[in-house]
Amino acid sequence: MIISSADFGKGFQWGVSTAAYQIEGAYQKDGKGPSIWDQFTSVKGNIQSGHHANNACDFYHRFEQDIDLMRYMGIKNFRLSLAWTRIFPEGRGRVNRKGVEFYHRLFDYCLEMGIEPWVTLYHWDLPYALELKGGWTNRDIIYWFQDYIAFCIKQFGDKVKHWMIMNEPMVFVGAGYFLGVHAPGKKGLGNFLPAVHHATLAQAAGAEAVRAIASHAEIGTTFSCSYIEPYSHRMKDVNAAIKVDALLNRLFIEPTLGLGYPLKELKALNKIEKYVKAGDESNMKVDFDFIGIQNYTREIVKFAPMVPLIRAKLVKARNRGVKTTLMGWEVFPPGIYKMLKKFDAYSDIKKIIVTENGAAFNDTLSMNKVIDESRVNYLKDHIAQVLRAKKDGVKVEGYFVWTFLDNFEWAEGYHPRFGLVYVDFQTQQRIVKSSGLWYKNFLGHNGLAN
Ligand code: GCO
Repeated sequence: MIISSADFGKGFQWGVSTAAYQIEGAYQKDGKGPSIWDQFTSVKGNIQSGHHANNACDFYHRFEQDIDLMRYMGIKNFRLSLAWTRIFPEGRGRVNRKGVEFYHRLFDYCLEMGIEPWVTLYHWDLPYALELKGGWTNRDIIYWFQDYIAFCIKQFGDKVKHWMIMNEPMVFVGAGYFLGVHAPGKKGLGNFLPAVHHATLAQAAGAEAVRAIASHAEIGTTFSCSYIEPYSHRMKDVNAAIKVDALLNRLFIEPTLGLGYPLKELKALNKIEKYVKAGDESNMKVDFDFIGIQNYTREIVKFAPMVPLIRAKLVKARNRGVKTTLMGWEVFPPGIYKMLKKFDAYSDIKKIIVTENGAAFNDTLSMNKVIDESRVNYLKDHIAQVLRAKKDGVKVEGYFVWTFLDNFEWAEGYHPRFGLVYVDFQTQQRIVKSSGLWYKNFLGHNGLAN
């Protein structure tokens, strides 16, 4: 089936997604303070091949050329994040004017080029100064976060209409405060549970701050999600899948809808109650204008008696003989359809935007070209499933490719390339891949005329 962007209708928002730490570089430029990722990447053994994002794609100095390229590709919506420590080097208190000016220049240039900025307020780069006070495990973060957000909205609220409070709380809390594989490298339930609860409260407090200052703003937040299926029809596997689904797909969305944490399915998290104070339940609820979902794959779950707390494990795609990306994630396009249906079934979600979907493959540069047919097929097949959901009546109103440029992929460093545009990290040369040309063609006039 050949589909075009026009099949989605005029109002559908097409774009690309990025994150500050993954592209900006200039990690100490113009008064920027250190974030937990600057710190984490400086410790040997934390990141594959010792990579870091001190320079990354040097977007800080090259944003004009990159936005020109976006315009050339017909991309109308650009999701990016603010680096908290460019604005407040110590996380709170002293403002760094040069950092603020950078984002003003960036937004001005986007608007001049007819590109709408969609801004994530928190894409994981917590100020290191705040981590020294406990980071997400310290309840005071609710107020630090709210103050940071209020400042940003007062500064940029006239230029930015679409705000996302957080990027994937489950991932930064799970990988950063339970598994210790992402910054700040903390482990265990004693860190995880308070971080879950404070992130949930901060997300709501942040949304409230945006609403109070910019009543016209469109406010959302973004959640990671994977379609979960049991390994077999045995009850043990089915129950294991229910638990993993609650953990990966429901833990953060449900409290924002007023449904509380899914503790019935996640008894292991019962101790979270220790961190819950009177009145918190209602303060977790948020009236979001849209929910961003970020989907890449499907997970198959098996009962595993030896795994503490959850007694379940993911069966690696590589052991299942299915097609995978370079991240080892199964390529399973119907998964995005299933997740759109699942989120749409919550009665209080007004609108869904796919704020990330994409894939890393083994891209190679040959004669100044990158022929990435696997990525073209991945995008085509997933976009077709988004259209299928839309035709079923799902309230999905936008789709953003992860990502524009090859960039720093967290613990995996620069090895997985997710971009529509290839980056030579030695010279900072950009080369639009076949997938980028395909997206340009797919957007066609719809891209700029929307
Ligand atoms: C995330 C982030 C992105 C990643 C992307 C690919 O979802 O982890 O939003 O920063 O780079 O998802 O893993």
